[in-house]
Amino acid sequence: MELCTTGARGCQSLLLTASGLRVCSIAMSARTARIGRNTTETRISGTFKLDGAGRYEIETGIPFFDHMLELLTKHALFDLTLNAEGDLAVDYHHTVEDVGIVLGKALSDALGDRKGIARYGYSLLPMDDALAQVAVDLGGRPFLVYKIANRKKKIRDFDLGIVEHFFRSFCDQARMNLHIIQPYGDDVHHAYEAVFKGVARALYMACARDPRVKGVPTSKGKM
Ligand SMILES: [Mn+2]
Repeated sequence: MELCTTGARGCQSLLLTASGLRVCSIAMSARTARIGRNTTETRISGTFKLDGAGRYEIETGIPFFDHMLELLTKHALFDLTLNAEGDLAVDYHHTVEDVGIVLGKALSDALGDRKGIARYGYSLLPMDDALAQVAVDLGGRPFLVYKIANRKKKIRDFDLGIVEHFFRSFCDQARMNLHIIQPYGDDVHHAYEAVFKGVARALYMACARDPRVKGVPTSKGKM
C-alpha cells in the first residue's frame, strides 16, 4: 500500500515505493467539478478545474460574455470548458444567470469541505483608465455587494445590468461573500474587464491552499 501516513487531505508527502518516489495519492485528488444543468431555458455542460493553468473552451453564444468568462478563467488560473445553449431569442438573461449558477456550484464542489484554504482574497485591478476593487470570503455565507461607477448600459446588444445577476448567482451557489466596487473608469469595456479580472485574482488568492491552515479556516469549526 502507498497510503500517506498522516492521512491528511491535501497532504503533499512524497512516499518511497518500489518504483521510486511518488506523490501521496491523497494529494493527487484534484479540485475539479463536472458542470451539468438542463432546464426549459438553458442546457449547460462542461468541466471545471480549480488548480488549472488558465485554459478555456467557452461557448455561450454571447461573444462579450464569453470574453469575460475567458478573462475570469485565465486570471484565476482555472481550467474551464463550458457549453451553454440558452433561449437567446428571448434575451441573454437566462443564459447569463444560469452560467453564474453552474460556475458557483462548480467552484463550491471543487472546494469540497474547504479545509486548508486561504479563505480570504482581494484584488485591486487596473485596466488603463478603469479600476476594480474586489474582496472575497469563501466562508460559506452568500452575500454580494456590487457598485459600478460606469454608467453605460450596454455593450453592443449585451445589457450590462445582467452582470450583477451573474455575480449574484455565482456568489449564492459558491456560498461566498463577494464585494465588487468599480470606482472609476469611463471606458465601459475596460471597466467590466477590470471587474472580471479582479474577481479572478481575488478568487485565486482565496482558493489557494495554505499548508499552515489545518482544517477549516474558521474558529466555528465548520463553514
Ligand atoms: Mn477585452
